Amino acid sequence: MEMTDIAAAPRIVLTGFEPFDQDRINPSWEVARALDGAQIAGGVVHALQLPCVFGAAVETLHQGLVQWQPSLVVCLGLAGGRASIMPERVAINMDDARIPDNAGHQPIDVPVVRDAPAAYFSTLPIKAMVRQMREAGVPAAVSNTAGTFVCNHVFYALMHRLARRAGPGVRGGFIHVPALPQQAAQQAGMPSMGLEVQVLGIRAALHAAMTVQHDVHETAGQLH
Ligand code: PCA
Repeated sequence: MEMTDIAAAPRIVLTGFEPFDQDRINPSWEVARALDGAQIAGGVVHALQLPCVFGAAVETLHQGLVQWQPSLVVCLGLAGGRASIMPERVAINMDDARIPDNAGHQPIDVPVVRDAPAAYFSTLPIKAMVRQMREAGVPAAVSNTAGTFVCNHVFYALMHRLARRAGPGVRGGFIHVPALPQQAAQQAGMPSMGLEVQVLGIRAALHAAMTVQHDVHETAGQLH
């Protein structure tokens, strides 16, 4: 068996958020933690937890990128109410918080980065990721909005950084995951997905991001 030289292997930074909005768990971190150290398509996953705080989340992410110098950066977040794992297509330059973050801040209608572009597209192969997740038996669809809370904030800051500083080889983007069954059990009617299925899906998505150079062109949206 051929052994991967771990030290020389490309690094994948996979972030998840701490719990927020009075929740005790955040599936995005549980998934990232479960995949920490995993080898996927020759890359090694480094999990990093981000605070659910405007500004501080970006600082923590930037420290991780400096430390690990990854070739792939995928940030995860919870989107309660969604039934599928959803790679996000676009990050917008807008903070507009519906609720305060974990530090009590609630920015309204302010840019993530002043005098910067209105939006960035993900540089992940989002449709190939959806295809490979579906082939693995995991509900998945492309999303066209990451919202305007801390998830979009981190996503925008990541894409702004990659567009300006990193070499053209570094790919990055954001994926929203559904609530866990134990979270949905508190709110009648909320869709959910078990942790093992989420981990299977994100593993497939990372595999696609590591192996697919040019995205496929096919419909990959929600059924409704
Ligand atoms: N979801 C929130 C922030 C942290 C998280 O996991 C969001 O969608 O913005």
